[in-house]
Amino acid sequence: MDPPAVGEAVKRVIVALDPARRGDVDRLLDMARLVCGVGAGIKVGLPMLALGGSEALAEAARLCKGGGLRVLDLKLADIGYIMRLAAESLSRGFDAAIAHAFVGYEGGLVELKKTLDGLGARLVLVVSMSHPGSREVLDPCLDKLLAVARRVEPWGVVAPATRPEVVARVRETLPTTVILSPGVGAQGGKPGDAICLGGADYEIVGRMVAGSPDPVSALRGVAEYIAARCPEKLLHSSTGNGPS
Ligand code: FNU
Repeated sequence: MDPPAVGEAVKRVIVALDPARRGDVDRLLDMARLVCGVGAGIKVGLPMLALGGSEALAEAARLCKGGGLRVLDLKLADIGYIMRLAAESLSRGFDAAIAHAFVGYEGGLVELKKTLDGLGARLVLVVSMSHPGSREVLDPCLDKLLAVARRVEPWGVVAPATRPEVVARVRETLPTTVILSPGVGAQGGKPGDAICLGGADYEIVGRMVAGSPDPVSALRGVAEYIAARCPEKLLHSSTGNGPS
């Protein structure tokens, strides 16, 4: 039996499954089933769509059914009509879909949100990114992007585990919105930075887990590390946003 804080931490880690080549697709789909029973869920996106087709996306969602959050990360950024078409054809079976906040409300995100509502999926908006280039355009506009998020009222937002101070700002502005934080491991963020320092609800981990020969152990290792850093925070979530 895991200590309670580890059990809680593992349910805060979403595994990103991004194939680098066609031959990885089946291995990552098998992994979807494995990690879904253990962690918070999975995230798939353009690499899975490009190399495995829409069937692979649907299969990832199917394999994870009942086992956790299934997040579709196409980072949609288009007019509402096109985002609606993309969501209608690709987001079935997913619990949440990611779009860019910079698209704005009118004629854009309001339409996507309505579409996702109809499909039973939740909207997640990117308000800041984990790579250094996020400082060039996105981060100077953070207040505006947060204003869009306040207007759209998405279920969740993406904020970078690589810059927990940005996560903390997002948490301050959106106290009850779920925060998903990528950038842990391969991009330099330490497990727990986003949850323990920034107040995120979930950390998204890709290569550090999916690239391991034993992904379930790697996932548990990430959870143990997070749990050791802020057990109280995990056991007494102040936002009440934890996994539902
Ligand atoms: P890993 N991702 C990200 N940064 O890395 N959705 C963002 O700002 C963002 C994301 C995704 O580096 C990225 O697409 F908005 O191997 C990838 O699937 O841990 C995952 O998070 C990070 O993968």
